Amino acid sequence: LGRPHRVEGVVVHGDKRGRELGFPTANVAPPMFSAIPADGVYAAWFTVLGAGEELGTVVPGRRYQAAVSVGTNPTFSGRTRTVEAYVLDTEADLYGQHVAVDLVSRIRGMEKFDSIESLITAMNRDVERARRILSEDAERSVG
Ligand code: FMN
Repeated sequence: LGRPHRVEGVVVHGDKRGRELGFPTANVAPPMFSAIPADGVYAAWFTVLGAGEELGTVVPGRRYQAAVSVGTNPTFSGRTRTVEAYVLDTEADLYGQHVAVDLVSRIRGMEKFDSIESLITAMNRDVERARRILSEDAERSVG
């Protein structure tokens, strides 16, 4: 991706399925007509914008590792295209927050899985890859 592509928006309520899957996501609603990158799964930095108070374990202005899904959730025959961030190692209620998602690298395309177990296996793998990509990215930016 070269320089990370930033998606900014407000965190809205999704289908609430993520929690049951063990991967609760922050669904980011970008302003209409803003450019969204190709469907797929990405390693990204997630930041709550503004200088508000700490939300759970999340400090606004600080960046967190995330595995992000861009697409229609074909496994569940979804129709709306969403940008969903699974923010790693955090616990917070982020609804209504204005956030930025900086996509660092694309991990894979969106897939329609035959079972929920296969989706979960894929998401676990995505999280591992995202960790590796983002740790390397952090080292690179420190120089
Ligand atoms: N959904 C798919 O249908 N196919 C995928 O390949 C896929 N990959 C995902 C990868 C990651 C890292 C994450 C966080 C989500 C992915 N999803 C994928 C989206 C999940 O289906 C979605 O997060 C889940 O249905 C919860 O949706 P909700 O937040 O609207 O409740």
